[in-house]
Amino acid sequence: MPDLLIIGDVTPPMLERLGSAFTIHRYSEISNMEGWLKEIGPQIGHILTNGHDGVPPDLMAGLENLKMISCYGVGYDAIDAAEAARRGIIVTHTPNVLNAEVASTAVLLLLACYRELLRDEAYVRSGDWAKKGNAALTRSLDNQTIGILGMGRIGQEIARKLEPWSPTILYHTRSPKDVPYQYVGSLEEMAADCDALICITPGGDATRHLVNAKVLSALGSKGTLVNVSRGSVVDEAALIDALESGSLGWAGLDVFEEEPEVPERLRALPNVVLLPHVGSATVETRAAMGNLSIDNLLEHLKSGQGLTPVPECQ
Ligand code: NAP
Ligand code: 8YV
Repeated sequence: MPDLLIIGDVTPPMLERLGSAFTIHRYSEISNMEGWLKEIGPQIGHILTNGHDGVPPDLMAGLENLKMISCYGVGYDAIDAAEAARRGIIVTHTPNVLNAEVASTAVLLLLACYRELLRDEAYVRSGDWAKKGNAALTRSLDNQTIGILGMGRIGQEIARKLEPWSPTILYHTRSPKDVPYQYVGSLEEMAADCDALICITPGGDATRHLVNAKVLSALGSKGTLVNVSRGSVVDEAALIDALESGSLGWAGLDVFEEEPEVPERLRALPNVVLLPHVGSATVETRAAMGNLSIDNLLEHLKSGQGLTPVPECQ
């Protein structure tokens, strides 16, 4: 059977399916990389990884017979796809099958911020409700102006999922899309015009710190930031300053600059809702993502092609 290197976590059903087609090697079990690259490296034609772990550049450079990198996730900023394409290595990912789940996570974070879910839940648990009376009022999500940074597969699903709250939707991307929402060419202008800003672009150099101190200040003291894209898209130091000073109202975050490390100052704030990068992390959606990432590997064994290659490899 052909040899597959698995980087990062996979589910037991994925492992079972992979085990019937490949001889499996686990990156986490390699103790001597130099020796492993000499002894096993030349056999490795396929890698299964994820959007967080990616493929370390040294490892990719050391695998001379690598043919395919299948990413168990849609974001592939941790994989050097341009270098892969240059070497004729196909990189695939899992677009579309997670749109609805990630969009639900964005709506969950937005609602949790607006309705102070964590504060009020703690109010009941602590016994303060009985001791201190009714909880303070919160804000309504109805009829808000929501700006979406990134209007691709997931951004469009977020806009659709927000419809029951009757929002006015604005969006910012590099080029306008064929969608029934208002395009704004400047992110700072959009932030000034909206009540909440939701980030759902890819990560990587092109989007690093797009949401900077100026954008956060434009969003303002009554504004809410939701980030379900990549931590690198938001200047986290500026975000913490803004949330601490009150120049930004609230933030709901699924992603962070140095995951899984989350700064103590951010964790101490009362006006944030923090999730451990679980935008797509349900049994159902991870099964669909897992199956697509494996289907890509099996297709490559059969035809030498991938089913859902990233744009650089199309
Ligand atoms: P997609 O369909 O490729 O959409 C990306 C959107 O971002 C496009 O509308 C694109 O428009 C825009 N964009 C790209 N670069 C930009 C820039 N520099 N400035 C402004 N807009 C820019 O991707 P998708 O499937 O929706 O996924 C988006 C990202 O979500 C993934 O890459 C991943 O990082 C993240 N994600 C996170 C989770 C999670 O668990 N939290 C789960 C899944 C995905 P233009 O090209 O016109 O600019
Ligand atoms: C996954 C993601 O958590 O698809 C993505 O881009 O960020 C998430 O769905 C990640 O890929 C790890 O599997």
